[in-house]
Amino acid sequence: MRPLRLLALAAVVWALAVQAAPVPAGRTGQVVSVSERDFAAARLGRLGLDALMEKDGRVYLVVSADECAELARRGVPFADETQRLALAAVERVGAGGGVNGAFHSPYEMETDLRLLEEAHPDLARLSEIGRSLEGRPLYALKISDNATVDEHEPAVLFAGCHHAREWISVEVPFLFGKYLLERYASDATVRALVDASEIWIVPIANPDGLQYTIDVYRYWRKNRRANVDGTYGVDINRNYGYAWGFDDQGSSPHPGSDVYRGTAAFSEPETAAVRDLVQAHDIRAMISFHSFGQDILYAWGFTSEPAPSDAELGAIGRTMAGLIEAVNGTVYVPGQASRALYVTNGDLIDWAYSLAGAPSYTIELPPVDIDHGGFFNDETAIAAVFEENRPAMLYLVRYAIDHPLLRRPLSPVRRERSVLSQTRKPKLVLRQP
Ligand code: 0X9
Ligand code: CA
Ligand code: ZN
Repeated sequence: MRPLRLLALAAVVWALAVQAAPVPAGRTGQVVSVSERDFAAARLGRLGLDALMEKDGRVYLVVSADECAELARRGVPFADETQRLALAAVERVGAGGGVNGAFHSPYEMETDLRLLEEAHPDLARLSEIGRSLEGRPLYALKISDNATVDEHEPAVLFAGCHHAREWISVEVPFLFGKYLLERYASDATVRALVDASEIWIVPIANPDGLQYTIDVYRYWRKNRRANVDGTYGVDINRNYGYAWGFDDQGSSPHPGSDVYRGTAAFSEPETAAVRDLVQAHDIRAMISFHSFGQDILYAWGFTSEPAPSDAELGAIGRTMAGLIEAVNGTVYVPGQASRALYVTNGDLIDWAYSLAGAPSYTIELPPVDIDHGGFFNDETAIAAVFEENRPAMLYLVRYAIDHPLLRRPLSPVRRERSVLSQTRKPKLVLRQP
């Protein structure tokens, strides 16, 4: 038996063992579904649960043992979906061989980024923008003509892997960088874009979490912060500094939660590194890749109020959706994040948009839902997922070159601390400086 097959077999045995083991308190453990009606009736939206999706009248949640106990305490009937999903996942990963198959681990990514930089020294520059909690380098690949010189050109950021288990989100920004570099010499469209802009690729914003999904637990989402209560992890897509901690629905104050926001905005080195990168350059657009769901999401995420640039954000989102669908016929649905998916606060996109109105998007890559694989993309589909996103990514770079920023920075939004805010919806105060 080839060693890769052995590893795959080990993964199967491991996954089955995990199923049988009781879930330790406070640790993320299983996927359950509850009916939409019960979800609403029991006001579960207020608990800051890790909702994966809604499908056929049911809401799917990744829950810790504590959260599971809370569901039981509230008398909410739930179905355990863990077994079904885990078995599907094992079949998928095993088929390609190896623990992570064709997907990149942090170390594999470091190697491939170095190779790209070496092959294209004038066009690519790899920099370390910070270090993760566990000390892994956080890499950004800059792609531009005269890449080693700061020419103050309009910049676009493509980021992946804020969430550890969303492996496909690593591959799309990486493959885009590779595509630009390899096509520069022969493709006039690519050359024009690269010459006129700086394209920043941060394929793995959360390397510690990614490594953990490979070594220990495939459903891990957060980084690996050791929290004061003995739990681990901050959701780094709840740790950015706009409307951070606005309410407890869009993020959780509880460290064990899968959507824990951390002790302060930018408390995590991973988010601080992305912040510093964005602030150091003229970022005019960005996409933060996630999975899954096939959505194109834009501000605001923290409130259902529309953003001041709602019309422009929607128009760009619809254009990208059209470009994507034209490739393989895959439908990605554009929409305001809080309405199309659910409310979040402290995500990268709200913060990035709030700075100076840069059109900023979360793209939830395929599949569309759990029954089509959830976080477990077949490695043979990586290329197709990238290919369908490529025209939208090129379009956004062109847009950024051609358009100034939408508006001036918005003033901060604060969480309302009054007693009233617990019974009313938090009041939204948005002012222009
Ligand atoms: O929850 C998130 O951070 C993103 N979804 S995921 O399933 N990949 O975790 C969505 C962020 C977009 N913002 C809002 N939906 N408000
Ligand atoms: Ca340049
Ligand atoms: Zn995500």
